[in-house]
Amino acid sequence: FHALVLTHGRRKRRGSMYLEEETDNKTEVISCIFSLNEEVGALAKALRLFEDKGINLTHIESRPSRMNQDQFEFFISVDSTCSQALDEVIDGLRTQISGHVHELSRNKEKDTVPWFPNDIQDLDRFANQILSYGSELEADHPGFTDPVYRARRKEFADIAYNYRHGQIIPRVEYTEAERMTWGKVFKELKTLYPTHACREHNRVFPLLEKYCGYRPDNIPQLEDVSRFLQSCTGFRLRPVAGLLSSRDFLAGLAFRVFHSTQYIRHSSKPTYTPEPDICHELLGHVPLFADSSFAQFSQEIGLASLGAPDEYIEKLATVYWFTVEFGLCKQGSEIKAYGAGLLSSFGELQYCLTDQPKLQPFDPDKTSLQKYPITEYQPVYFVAESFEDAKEKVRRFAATIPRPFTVRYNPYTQSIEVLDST
Ligand code: HBI
Ligand code: FE
Repeated sequence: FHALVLTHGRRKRRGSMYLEEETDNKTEVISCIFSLNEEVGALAKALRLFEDKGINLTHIESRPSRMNQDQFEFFISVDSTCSQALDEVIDGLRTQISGHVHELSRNKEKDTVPWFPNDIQDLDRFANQILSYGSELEADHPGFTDPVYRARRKEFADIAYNYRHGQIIPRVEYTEAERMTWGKVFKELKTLYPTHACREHNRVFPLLEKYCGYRPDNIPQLEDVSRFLQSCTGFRLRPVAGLLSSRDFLAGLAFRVFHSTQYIRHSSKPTYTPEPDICHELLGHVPLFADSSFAQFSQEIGLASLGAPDEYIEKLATVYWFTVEFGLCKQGSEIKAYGAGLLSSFGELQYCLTDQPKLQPFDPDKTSLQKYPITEYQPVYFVAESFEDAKEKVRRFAATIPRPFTVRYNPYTQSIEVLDST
């Protein structure tokens, strides 16, 4: 709730006595403000009510009321375990000191609404809250023992770390070895796209070859690709220094911003990467973000995530996994791949359309609860009827997320409009 107050920049207030309840996951305190007339003993009377109910104040301070010169406001905090007893005290303040207390309002929203970006520039705040810096490799990473690769990863991480919204994404001169790796991945995958990728991917791919330098011997620049996407659907890329939390990553989508890595996988294993790399972003994700229905669908997941409770972020991240990363969709009488994890993996792109995996219809209520492995081919895929249908389903799912407000994106101001529904 406290975060919501901040984002709205106003407080609820009714009458001369008002009360705010502010709960915090970590500190578990409830704070309230009440006002009393300037009269000898008024505070002592009020405090006796707390004493009678055995409530221990953890904080109290006073200030002259700005609304009424004859009144003082008292700000108190109590442990949230006192919540019920506090209800009774508030009753007492109302009935027994009614001469001094005109009205009391109490906010019953007990849950904290997590902070979320309101404006596209707010995404700059994610830059320094990455879960792991892109140059810190795990011991089993193919580049772990390669000092040249690690130094290179730091260069990429620094570009992203220093990037701010609106800047041109710095161009990178990729090395011969890096271009070789890209070339292998590019050529191999391109042979599968005509038969395995969805029609939207196949429609956009030639445009990327024509306008963005998609070639076996050239790694396209994020800036060029970002401009292309902006002209298609308004989606843009933003370099990212490492993994973001699901909450932050999904929030970007609400603004049609996709956080993209810029480094490439280690050359010793061209067909394997334990994390997203530029092959995955440019070959898997980018073509679909140029499609207007898919762009809307992705933004819908992002909007659903804003201010959602943690357990719903988890569910939305799972929906994201089974759609944007590993989604299949119906196309005429056939099933094709549109998930970026599939479109950037030669092995899994073939596997997903065999009869080995189990296929289920995409349904956010069920899909959001499905467990999945991250280091092997998926045993289960979800099949969407179409991006339009998937978008509608996510929208309906979003409406079931407990949030005391609804959101919509204003593309003219590139900001989130919060519609209070309390
Ligand atoms: N962070 N940089 C980055 N790239 C991703 O693809 C990514 C992420 N954080 C979370 C995430 N993907 C997903 O697994 C979901 O949790 C949204
Ligand atoms: Fe991805």
